Amino acid sequence: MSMWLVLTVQVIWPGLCLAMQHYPTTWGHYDICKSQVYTDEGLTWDYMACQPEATDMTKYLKVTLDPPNITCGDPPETYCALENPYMCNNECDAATEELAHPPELMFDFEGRNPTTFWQSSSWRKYPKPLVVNITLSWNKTIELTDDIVITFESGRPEQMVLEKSLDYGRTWQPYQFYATDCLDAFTMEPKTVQELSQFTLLDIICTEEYSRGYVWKYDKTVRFEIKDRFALFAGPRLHNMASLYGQLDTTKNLRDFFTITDLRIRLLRPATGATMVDESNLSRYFYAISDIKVHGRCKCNLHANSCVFEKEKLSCECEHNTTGPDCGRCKRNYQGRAWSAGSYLPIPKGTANICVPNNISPVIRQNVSSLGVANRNQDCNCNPFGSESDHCNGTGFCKCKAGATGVKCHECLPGYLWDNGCKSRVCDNELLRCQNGGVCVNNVRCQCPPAFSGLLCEKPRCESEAGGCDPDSGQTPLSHSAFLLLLTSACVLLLTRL
Ligand SMILES: [Ca+2]
Repeated sequence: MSMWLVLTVQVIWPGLCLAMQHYPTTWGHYDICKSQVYTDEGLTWDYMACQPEATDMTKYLKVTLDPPNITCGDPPETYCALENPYMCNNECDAATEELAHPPELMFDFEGRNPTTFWQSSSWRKYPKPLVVNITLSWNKTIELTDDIVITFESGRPEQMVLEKSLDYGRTWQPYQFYATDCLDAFTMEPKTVQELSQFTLLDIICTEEYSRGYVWKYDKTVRFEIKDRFALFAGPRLHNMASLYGQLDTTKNLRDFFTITDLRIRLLRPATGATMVDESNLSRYFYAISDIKVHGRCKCNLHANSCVFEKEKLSCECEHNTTGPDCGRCKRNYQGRAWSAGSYLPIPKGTANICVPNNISPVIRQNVSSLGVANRNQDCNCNPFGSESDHCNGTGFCKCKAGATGVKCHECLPGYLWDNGCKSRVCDNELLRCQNGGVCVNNVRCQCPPAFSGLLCEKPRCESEAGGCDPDSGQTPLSHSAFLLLLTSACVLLLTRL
């Protein structure tokens, strides 16, 4: 038996080594991303989607204003407090650092007192609208993961639109309209995010939630509610993210909704705090923003774990032989099965569609031809156990059975074990642990202590009720009274020795 095994290994080994030359040894590790985490059960693997961590994205943006000279202070001017039109001693002077309010102050570290803020020049040209576009560009596709929060130092605008672009600013779509009176400003019925449902999540609404109360100091923020929208799928405390990810996986529109390359804040009418604009005191009216929060992550199509900022540019560190700013295509000389993004879901669905070298099939084909075996069906050498058939498809790929992976379906996804094909693992020392002291044997069975049975030794052999032994156990039931007798004898024995 052992001789046969040695012989078999000797026969297989050269072939295996030859095969390994074609594939990176870490092939299997590319299929998914995982990290070790501590839980109540000890050290386990946590499988996750292949994506960079979410972070503060304002560190990586470029801001542009339109009109470009709309920032206050050139020439210097004084402006009045909105809540007190007779207090007009605030100065803005672009040439003096302490009195300047450049756009960068919307993204600096906040927490200082007084706050730092960008400010526009005042509404001197009234009744011509005071319109300012603030464009935030990443030059990279990013996915939003938290609410966009804009904190105003002035009153919040009476009319404003938040817009997004997915094509680096060529086209724009509204994200949300904001007004003190939605019907008047945009002929839209006012709505709140709470009125949205799973079916209307992609609706663009006008909200009056963030335009009132210009003097109340806590009413300074304007929000675009990402988390409330996530909650429509993931539950109020976002406890069921799998449900959200499931939706994101299957619904491109939903994915795209949270994806942007640019944001544009269109300030259309400043806070006036009154029904009539006071034409004699237009220095009261301006925009000022102290902080903008944008939280998100690089979009890498689930083919990268990290995203780097180099030479003023974000780019995904693509894995799976993919390339491009968003890992959106295969590297040169590689090809994927019909290209698709990876998956947010955990295994087995969370398997990214890896790209494989183009030249594998031709190399093998030449060898086969030189041997005079021109059977096209065998060109791909699909593993007969791991693949659905030994024929490969039109693009030279094998169709793998559940659990199998690799170009020839010759390897197993995590959670599967090679045994004439990929069989679901019974046990391992990571996620599938034998219970009640059972020992995992070769990942295919748990060797259970006498009192337990079941695939993972999870079942007590004898239940407490009379005659309740597991009929499969084939063991004589150990009755309650017999057990007591045994225990008593043990105690007697122990006492005698003492
Ligand atoms: Ca600031």
